[in-house]
Amino acid sequence: MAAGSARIVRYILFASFFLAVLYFASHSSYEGVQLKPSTFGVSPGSSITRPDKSSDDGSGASSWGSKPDGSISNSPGSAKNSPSKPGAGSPKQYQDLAEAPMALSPSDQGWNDLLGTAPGPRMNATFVSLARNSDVWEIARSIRQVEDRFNRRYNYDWVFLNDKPFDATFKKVTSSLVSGKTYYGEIPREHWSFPDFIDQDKARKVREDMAQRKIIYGDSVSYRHMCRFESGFFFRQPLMLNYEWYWRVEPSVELYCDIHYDPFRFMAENKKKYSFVLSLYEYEETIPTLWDSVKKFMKNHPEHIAEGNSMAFLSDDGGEKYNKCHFWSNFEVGNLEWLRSKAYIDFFDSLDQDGGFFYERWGDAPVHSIAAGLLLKKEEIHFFNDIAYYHVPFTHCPTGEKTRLDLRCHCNPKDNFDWKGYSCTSRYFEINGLEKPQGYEEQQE
Ligand SMILES: Nc1nc2c(ncn2[C@@H]2O[C@H](COP(=O)(O)OP(=O)(O)OP(=O)(O)O)[C@@H](O)[C@H]2O)c(=O)[nH]1
Ligand SMILES: *[C@@H]1O[C@H](CO)[C@@H](O)[C@H](O)[C@H]1NC(C)=O
Ligand SMILES: [Mg+2]
Repeated sequence: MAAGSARIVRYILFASFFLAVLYFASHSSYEGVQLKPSTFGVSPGSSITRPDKSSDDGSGASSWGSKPDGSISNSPGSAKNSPSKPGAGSPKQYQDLAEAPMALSPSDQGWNDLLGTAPGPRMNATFVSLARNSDVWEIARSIRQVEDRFNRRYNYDWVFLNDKPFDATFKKVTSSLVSGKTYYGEIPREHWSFPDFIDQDKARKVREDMAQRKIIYGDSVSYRHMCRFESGFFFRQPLMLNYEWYWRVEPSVELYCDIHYDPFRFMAENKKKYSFVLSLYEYEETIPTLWDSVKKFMKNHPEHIAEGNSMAFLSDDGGEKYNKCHFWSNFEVGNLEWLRSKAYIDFFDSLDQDGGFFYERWGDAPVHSIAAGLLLKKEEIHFFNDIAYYHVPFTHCPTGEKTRLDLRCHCNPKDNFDWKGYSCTSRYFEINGLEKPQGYEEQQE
């Protein structure tokens, strides 16, 4: 009798455990389905074409072929796909939930069925990060955020560039985090050294002087190589020649909102060439003669100056003086063909010859920004309000509560830099005749 009732109790326990498992399985798969519609619930602008929902077969087929293989390949959906890659394939729906496998380890069926691959075409695009081996954990943090908020559903490639060879740890860690293919390039010496027309003594004295005046990175040689490389060479590295679009990502940046559409596709379909999320004034001490050099370029190359450009963003007096406004280049989504154009290369070469990357400390942000401001039509520069971003010490948190809630943002709106006194974003809105988003007045200090 006692043995019999113990069996019944055991039976009841097993049955309720089984029911609980069923409940959780169906509950979580229900949520998986629920997430899908909101995926395209937010339109970035009136003119964007929404991705074609009917093609959501989870194959995530890229509209263009595979890359010539550089190094580590982990293309999603390939047979050799690393088992720990999320984002490959749509969640499978099991008719009979009791048959849904419980994937507990990477080799189990269903391990990869987290959330679906976004439908729609892929652009010829890549993420790009310049980094040192010692930046591995800081860049890992950035990659993880970009993947969680965007790329796990798009699986774009990621190119890493370094003036030294990347080590095994750097490659292992970064390739495990990126859902697309990863490529590692070593920068040739000519792109990371003093050009022969630079007077080394003069450059050294400048660094000593800037060190005394405590100008940030003023005494650094490598920082200057970095700025010159980002200004004139990253887009012509062999690995970058494989792409038309890039998105620059630096170590230790944060993304605070979901990105519900493909920014590369937005750029392509709306004929944008350059974009930003934060803008501000440059330190005068780092660029005392930059504008003189720009004026010289404008005089020598009037053919490159675009009609309907953004001169009014850069200068308050029609081009006589630079107001130091620039887009912050640690975030950029841009067109590589533009950077590889004769106009941009002539611009870079002209500035480079004047030596200010070494005799001063010209940053790639004012260099890119002035180029975008003068060589592009103003409609070709885009402000991504809905990409929430942080790079120490500034935050772009979208203006407008509805946007922030729709995009599941976790930034504090008070931290938004856009409408504060040291930002140039108001000026960008004004010269483009754009209406500032609702609620901007409350964020002015
Ligand atoms: N390979 C390599 N990358 C570098 C070097 N210096 C800087 N970088 C990279 O260049 C980018 C810009 O450098 P940062 O040190 O972030 O410069 P910053 O953004 O002006 O300043 P903070 O982020 O505030 O320190 C980052 O992606 C760095 O990883 C270098 O000497 N070698
Ligand atoms: C991508 O763009 C690069 C640079 O323009 C080009 O060489 C390459 O053929 C393009 N790839 C595809 C598949 O369109
Ligand atoms: Mg940085």
